[in-house]
Amino acid sequence: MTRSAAPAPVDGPTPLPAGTGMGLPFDPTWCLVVGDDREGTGPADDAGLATVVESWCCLADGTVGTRGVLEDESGGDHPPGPAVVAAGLYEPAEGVSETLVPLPSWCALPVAGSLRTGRRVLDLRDGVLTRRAAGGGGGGELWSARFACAERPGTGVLVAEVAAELLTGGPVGGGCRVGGPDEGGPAGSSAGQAGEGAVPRRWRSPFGGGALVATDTRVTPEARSGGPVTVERLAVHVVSAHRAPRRAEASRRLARARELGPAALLAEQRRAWGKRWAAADVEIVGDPELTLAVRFSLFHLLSSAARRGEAAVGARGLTGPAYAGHVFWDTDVFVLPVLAAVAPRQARAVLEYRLRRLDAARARAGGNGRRGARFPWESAHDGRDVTPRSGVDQHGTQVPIRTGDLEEHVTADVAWGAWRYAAWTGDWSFLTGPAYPLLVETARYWAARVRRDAQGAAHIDHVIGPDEYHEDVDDNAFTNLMARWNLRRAAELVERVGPRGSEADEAGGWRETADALVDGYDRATGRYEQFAGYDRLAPVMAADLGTPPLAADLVLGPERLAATQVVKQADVLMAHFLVPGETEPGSLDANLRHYLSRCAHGSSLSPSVHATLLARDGRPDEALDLLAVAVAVDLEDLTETTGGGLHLANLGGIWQAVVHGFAGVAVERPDDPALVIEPHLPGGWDELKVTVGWHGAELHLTCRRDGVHVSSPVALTVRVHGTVARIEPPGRWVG
Ligand code: IFM
Repeated sequence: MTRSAAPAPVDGPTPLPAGTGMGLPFDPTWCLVVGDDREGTGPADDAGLATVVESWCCLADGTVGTRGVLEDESGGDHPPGPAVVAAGLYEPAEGVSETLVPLPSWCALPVAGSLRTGRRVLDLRDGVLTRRAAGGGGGGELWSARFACAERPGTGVLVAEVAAELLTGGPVGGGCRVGGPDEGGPAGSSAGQAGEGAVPRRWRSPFGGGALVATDTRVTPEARSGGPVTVERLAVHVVSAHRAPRRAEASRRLARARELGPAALLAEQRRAWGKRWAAADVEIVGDPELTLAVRFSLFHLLSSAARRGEAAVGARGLTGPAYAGHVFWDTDVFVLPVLAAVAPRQARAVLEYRLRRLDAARARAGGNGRRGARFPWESAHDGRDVTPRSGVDQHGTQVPIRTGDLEEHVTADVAWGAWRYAAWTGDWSFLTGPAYPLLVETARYWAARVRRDAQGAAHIDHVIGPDEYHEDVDDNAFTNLMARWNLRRAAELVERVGPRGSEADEAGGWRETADALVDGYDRATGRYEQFAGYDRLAPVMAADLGTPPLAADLVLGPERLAATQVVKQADVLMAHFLVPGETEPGSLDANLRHYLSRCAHGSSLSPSVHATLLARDGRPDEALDLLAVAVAVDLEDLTETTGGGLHLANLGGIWQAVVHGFAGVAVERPDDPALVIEPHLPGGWDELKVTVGWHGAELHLTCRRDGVHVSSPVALTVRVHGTVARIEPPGRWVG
């Protein structure tokens, strides 16, 4: 397998430890296959590829994530970072302010280092990762299967069968290497002993949270007989981001998991993932590889957010250490919308993370001498800005990072995420209830943030838009359109709920400010100027610098690049993506044509947005080319950064391209009277099937070139390419 090759769907059954009888029949549209029994001499073979596979094969339950480390490693912690982390559990770190606390890996077995990597299969249907590997000298075999219990966040199960000649003689129990900042020492017991988890190990974050880890390993036969041994390990993590977790809780959960045992836990796992997929599946009939890629995206998105409390979803989720687990706008506008459509409880937990940090956002605005709330560009445990102030460029020179000060659109993006959740769920009471202060305070911020010129026009100076190649610009069209959207939606909300506080007197002013905001739209060309002065920059196209996707800043250097019109990622086009209702009707095509050729796709957030808009613009074959780029970002490690974790925003963007682009599903408001479905299928697709939850009803849409079948348990109205149709259960075709 080459570094750039996507995992090939190999035929054959899903390997599982002999005797478990637990494998599902192999299906190439559900199973990610890596390696081959005959290939691979060990992880040292290609360290880069090994880390990429670890990201692909990460198993997470929204609370704890375990990268797909091999069992034969000493605990799995190696560059680029820890194998196991817990969502929202941060500790101070040099340079990045805060990073996720490394937890001990629970998957290590004392097996010979010469063991081949073998063949691994991640079955997306049930989240079981299996491996079959032969010993280096051809002697003996290891089979293993592991999963992160979807129904019991924090509980991991590992079952393995190991040939005697592969065992090194080290302790089989434990397998839990202590890597936390608080306590040290191995937590193991010797082979054949059970119940080492009776004394859970504890790690504390200096921010008040902590994690407890307890493991229980059963080895049969207990006495070494020269034959293979079967290992069953259960690992329980009790994680709390804000207070010390209780030992009794860890012991109780471990005892319960032990009582059930791996087989019953697996049956539970299958039911849990079965329910998830029933509410979320996507199938592209005619393109099995893309179907697998979209399901892979959904799998990792669904694995990244908790279902209760708050979910701090970092840019790489729980799949890797890049960006230190910091939460960006990636979560609000790329990840959250997917969860809102297919797993609303998880979306609500993502929103809860922001809601609980509203006070920190208020303090930030206050610190800038403004009313309202300003959300941080990068957020971690308490919602203060944790964006690094500097970084090192490719020449080893320390350079300032200005996004923390200037990339302000995130404030409107957070509000947008709350609104989008309500648009999918139809839940006004969320907006008029828990999210109300967030909408109000973000609008207040924008009202205070604008500068009025002598003519009364409103401007937002000194920002960075999504295109981070151009820093400290004035009137970034995207930022201004998002601020306008934020002001108008907040005003609407306040008017809807009636007088509650002083905001009742402010709403009119917000509307006036929204109307006064300049947006750079030019009626003559039908285009938005990305920011004041952008059109006067050198008209360099991305293709002049190389073949996109490319890191144009590395080609030209930041200063020369800033003098050109080359953009890093969708910027003006992000407005068409997020708030089409705020853009001039009919302006998508002109802007798409103009900015597409200028875009380097220097960010993983970019290709999927363009794919969505191209599909919406009636250019599905070109859209498919960009969707392929988006898929390659992680599945071909296109930018050689997947080893640091999967690009969660890109995974969300892939789903959005399929659902909002190719299926043409549009959801703008909680009170939309009809669900809009305007499919644009590329040549090679026979049919596109998607499942979404709209206003509480699970809808199965089958999109074809000549119409859409909507299956629904409730009556609803849809608009398909302008035709309004009433759907009665169980559903019907709309041509
Ligand atoms: O949020 C993104 C940003 O838009 C581009 N640089 C990477 C960030 C984290 O993914």
